[in-house]
Amino acid sequence: MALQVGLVGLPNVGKSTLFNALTNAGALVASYPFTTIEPNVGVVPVPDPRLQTIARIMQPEEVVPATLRVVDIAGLVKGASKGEGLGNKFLGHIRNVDAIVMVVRCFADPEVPHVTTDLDPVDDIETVEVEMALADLTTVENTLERVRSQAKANPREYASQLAHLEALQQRLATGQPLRAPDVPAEERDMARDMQLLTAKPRLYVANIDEAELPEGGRSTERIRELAAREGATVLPICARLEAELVESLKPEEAEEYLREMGLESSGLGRLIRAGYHLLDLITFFTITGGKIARAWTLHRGETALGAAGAIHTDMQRGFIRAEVMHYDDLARWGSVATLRERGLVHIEGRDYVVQDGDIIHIRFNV
Ligand SMILES: Nc1nc2c(ncn2[C@@H]2O[C@H](COP(=O)(O)OP(=O)(O)OP(=O)(O)O)[C@@H](O)[C@H]2O)c(=O)[nH]1
Ligand SMILES: [Mg+2]
Repeated sequence: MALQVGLVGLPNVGKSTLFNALTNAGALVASYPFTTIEPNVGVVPVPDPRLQTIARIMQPEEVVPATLRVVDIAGLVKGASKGEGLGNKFLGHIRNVDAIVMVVRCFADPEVPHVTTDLDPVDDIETVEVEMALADLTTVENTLERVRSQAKANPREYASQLAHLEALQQRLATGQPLRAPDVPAEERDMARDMQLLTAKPRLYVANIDEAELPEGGRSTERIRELAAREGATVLPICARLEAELVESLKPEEAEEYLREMGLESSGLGRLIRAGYHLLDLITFFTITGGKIARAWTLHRGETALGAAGAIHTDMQRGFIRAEVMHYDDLARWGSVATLRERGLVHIEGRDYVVQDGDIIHIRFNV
C-alpha cells in the first residue's frame, strides 16, 4: 500500500511548487492562478536510512524503498461548487487519497497575485474547507436520493443508513468538515467509506517566505491556532526554496543546506514523517532471496498476515509462518547468522502484530 496524499488549496498558493519540491517532477508553476488544470501525479521514494543500512549489511542486488503518491490538483476558489474558477470536478482526482494536505499561502510576494486582496490564511482555509464540504454535500445528496428510493420497498432495512446520511447532510450544509471530533464514530466511518474529502485526515502546509524559516511568522501562528482545534499538524515549508534545491542540488547537499537554515530535514522528509504519524503507519522490510531489500508501509496493529497481503495476495492466501528479526538487532550485530545464533530470529504465526522496523520473511504455499 503506497501512502497517497492530495494537495489542495486556493490558486497560486504554491501547490505545484510543493509538488515539484516533493517529487522533483517538474510540474508547471506560474504566477497566474489556475496554472494546473490536469492533475499532476508523482510517486516518490520514502527516504528511510534504515533501508540503506540493511543494504550495506546484506549487499542485495536491488534496493526498493516504500513509496508515497502525491496528487496535485487545480486550485479551488469561493463558489467552486457552483462552477466558479475551474469548478470542483477535479476533486474527484483525490477521492482515494489517504490524507489531504492543505497548502496555505503565507509568503508575501507582490509578483504573485493572491485571489483575495490581503493575505489571510485563516480566511483562505475557511474558503477551501467550505468548498470541499459542498463537494461532499453533493455526493451525500446523490447517495441519499438513491438510498431513499431503495428504502421505499424496505424502509426498516435502510432506516439507520438514511439517518446517518441525513446527519452528514446537515453538517455539510453548514460547511462543517466531517473529521471533527464530535462526529459520531458510525457517521465518520460511513463518511470515510464514501471517500468524503472533509472526513480525510488532514495536514496543513504553511508555505512561507525563506526569511521566515524555520518556524514561520504570524500567519503560520494563526494556522497553528486553527489547526490545534482539530489536533492537526502544521508544517512550515518554503516550497520555492525546496523546489529550487531539489532541482539544483544532490539530496544530501539539499539536506545539508536545509539543516543550515535550521530545518531538521527536507519538506519531503517532514511531510512523510507527519503523514506516517497522522495515519499511524509503520515500515517493515523484506529481503527476498538475499537479492532485493525492500521497505513496505503498513498500518500499526496489522498482523503478519496483513504484511503478507501488502506484499502479494498469493503470499497471504498460502501463508504458513513468518520469520521475524528486527532492524535494530541486525544493525547492532551486523549479520543474520549472528542473529540466528543469538536467538533473535523469531518464528511467528499469522496473528503476530508487526512492529516498526521488523524484517520479515514469509513462508507460504503457492
Ligand atoms: N515568494 C514565493 N513564491 C512562491 C513560493 N511558492 C510558490 N511561489 C510562487 O507562487 C506562484 C504560484 O505557484 P504554483 O506552485 O504554480 O501555485 P499553485 O497553487 O499550484 O497554483 P494553481 O495551479 O494555479 O492553483 C509561482 O510564481 C511560484 O513561483 C514561495 O514559497 N515563495
Ligand atoms: Mg498548480
